[in-house]
Amino acid sequence: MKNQRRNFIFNAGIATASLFLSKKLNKKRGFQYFHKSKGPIFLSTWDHGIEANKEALKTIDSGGSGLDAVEQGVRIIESDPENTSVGLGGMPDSTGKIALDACIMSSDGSCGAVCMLENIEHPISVARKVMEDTPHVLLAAEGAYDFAISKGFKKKNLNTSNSKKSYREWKKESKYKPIINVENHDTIGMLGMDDNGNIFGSCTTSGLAFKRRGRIGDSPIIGAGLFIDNEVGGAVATGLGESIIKIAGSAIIVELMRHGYSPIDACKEAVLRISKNEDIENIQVAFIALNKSGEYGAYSVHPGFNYALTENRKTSLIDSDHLRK
Ligand code: SD4
Repeated sequence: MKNQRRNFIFNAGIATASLFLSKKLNKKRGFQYFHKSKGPIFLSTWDHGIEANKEALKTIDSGGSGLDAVEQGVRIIESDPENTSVGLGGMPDSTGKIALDACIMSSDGSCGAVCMLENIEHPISVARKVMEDTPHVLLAAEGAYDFAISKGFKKKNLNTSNSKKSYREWKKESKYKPIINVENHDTIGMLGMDDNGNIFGSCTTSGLAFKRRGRIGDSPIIGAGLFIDNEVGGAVATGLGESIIKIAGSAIIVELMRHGYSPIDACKEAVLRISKNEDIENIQVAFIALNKSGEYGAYSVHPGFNYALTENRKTSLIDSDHLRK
């Protein structure tokens, strides 16, 4: 009895201490402490993130908002025919069509997305229009296309000789292998923090190569491919969308940061959750995260993932830590 009482007092003590600690962390996270970077911070997936971040910085320098920056940054990659996972020249689906997914989220909690959008070069900008000009969050397929046309976007064939060639190669065997491993993905996701400490995010992709027609991944799903909570931070995902959706990856990371996890620990915890439920041997998933104090981090299942960081007006490429060594 005495022991029980002692245990109770001890546990209550621990609970009070952790509450105090978490309040302290909250206060530190407190969202009054903005980043110390001179100039905004940008974080983008993969090495193409370097170009995207530079464009984002340029956008801010020429008077654009943080939202403009994360939109304009990833537009550069959408227009790059050499990038085979985003926009122009993206990987076709199982019928040879390029069906794009994108989403954008602002610091005021508003967001917009499109999925299975065809023949439009800049899904990210259509996603922004969905956010700003409709009461909806997500428009799909022909509905998204018709909306884009009504907003003045131009129809464009996004297939390049390269994407057609890859499709022809794949078609020879038509082997349906809905797997994203270390070699075959490079979605761009970007997180940005402006000089006032406000956080924004964007994500755009052609998704899983040769995906079943109609398959949608995590990238246009708010909470999976991207999530921002301006009181806490933001996160973006890349990799096998199905695994990311199953754990609401980006939203979980933001919630973990709310409860005191550092960005890297939050990304790691999300990867660990995926590894508990799935055989991760052949799948790649990676997350990047940024918190309100301007701290950032990333974590992936396998080696090979990197991200571009712009801080103090300098841009560099950082190798992510990973679960499988
Ligand atoms: C998807 N997450 O459609 C995307 C693919 C990706 O780098 O990230 N590729 O599942």
